[in-house]
Amino acid sequence: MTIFEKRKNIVMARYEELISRKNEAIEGNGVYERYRNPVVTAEMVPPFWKYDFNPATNPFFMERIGCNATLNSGAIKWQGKYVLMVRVEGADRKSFFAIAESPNGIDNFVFRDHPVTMPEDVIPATNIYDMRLTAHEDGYIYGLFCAERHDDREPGNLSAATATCGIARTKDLENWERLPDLRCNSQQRNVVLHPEFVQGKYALYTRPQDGFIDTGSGGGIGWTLIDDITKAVVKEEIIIDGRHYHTIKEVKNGEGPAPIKTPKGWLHLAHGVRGCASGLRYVLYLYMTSLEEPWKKIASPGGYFMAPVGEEYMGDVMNVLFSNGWIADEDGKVFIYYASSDTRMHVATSTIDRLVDYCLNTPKDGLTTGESVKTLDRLINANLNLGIR
Ligand code: M1P
Repeated sequence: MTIFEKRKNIVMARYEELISRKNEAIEGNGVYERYRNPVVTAEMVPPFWKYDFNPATNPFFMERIGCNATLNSGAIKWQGKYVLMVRVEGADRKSFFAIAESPNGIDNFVFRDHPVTMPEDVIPATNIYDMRLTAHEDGYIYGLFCAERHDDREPGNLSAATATCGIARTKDLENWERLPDLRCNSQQRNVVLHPEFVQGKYALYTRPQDGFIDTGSGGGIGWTLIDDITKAVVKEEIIIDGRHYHTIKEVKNGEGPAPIKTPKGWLHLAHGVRGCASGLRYVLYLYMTSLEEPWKKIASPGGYFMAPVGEEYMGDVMNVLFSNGWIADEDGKVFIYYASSDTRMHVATSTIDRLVDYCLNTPKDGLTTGESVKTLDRLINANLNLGIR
């Protein structure tokens, strides 16, 4: 057997093993279940995206185009399948979007043959990533994502960049119409389209930031109404979920996927960031807003909902959980897709009832140690009164 044949067989066998292996839930804390295996990894990108399969031009069956990571994925249920709009990052550091689909949402994710060809705005972006998918009541599926360009106002600084919100829409998840990027006075990442019209307008969750990385003095999850999504401009922006000293969102936060409508309010998933000696720590948290006034917070459980565990700590950017995709099935089951350490995709499952119960019954962050101990004592006393110890 030639080197080509031998290596091709090994590569194909590994790929087949990964896309066909079964996943299993791990008993958790009652709020959600994690799963044993990641759902999409760089190893699950099709070998025909990486290798030249012609023995005449690739006799050693060497990888020609490397894939570094599969991370922050938008999600949607489409034609009975669980669809992830995966951020695939090549070895060249460029991210692009590619769809991977699964019949059950927890395993057997397989990429479509081609990545997404996203039309450019007037000034092409250097990098695009972190798409939030929203099935809007206007009949389109919108994809909002970060479009990154070099900041030419600082020609001598190769790391100076700008983040704007790219906007595209589709009716079939294949053909995308690119709309102009969101116009705004600040930089923007983590912009998400609300699924319904509010006061007859499109509504966006935003994250105003002074710089490319730092949110600066402001930050927080913002809210704005947009007159025309085909020429979107932020006019007025309010902060609906701010940052706070010594909490999980002291440094910054950002909306995750589009919120899910529940009988008790809009259910939101977001990420919060704090600093520590090893860098920034990204965790996931939940909150709820009013059905009638989605910009008004009605529940804000204290602390994080999910934080990295085990191998999730490890990767390109350590100590990070990030989510921009979830799917709520008609029976109330919720599939939460999250990336760990900017490297791989995972799933956790729960139900709308459990997530709403979590939001409405988890104590708020009292913001001081004294309040945290009082909150703990209330639970202990209630249990002691039941004779539990
Ligand atoms: O590296 C962690 C995350 O950092 C950024 O998120 P945010 O703007 O909230 O800080 C993004 O680059 C995101 O893609 C990345 O996962």
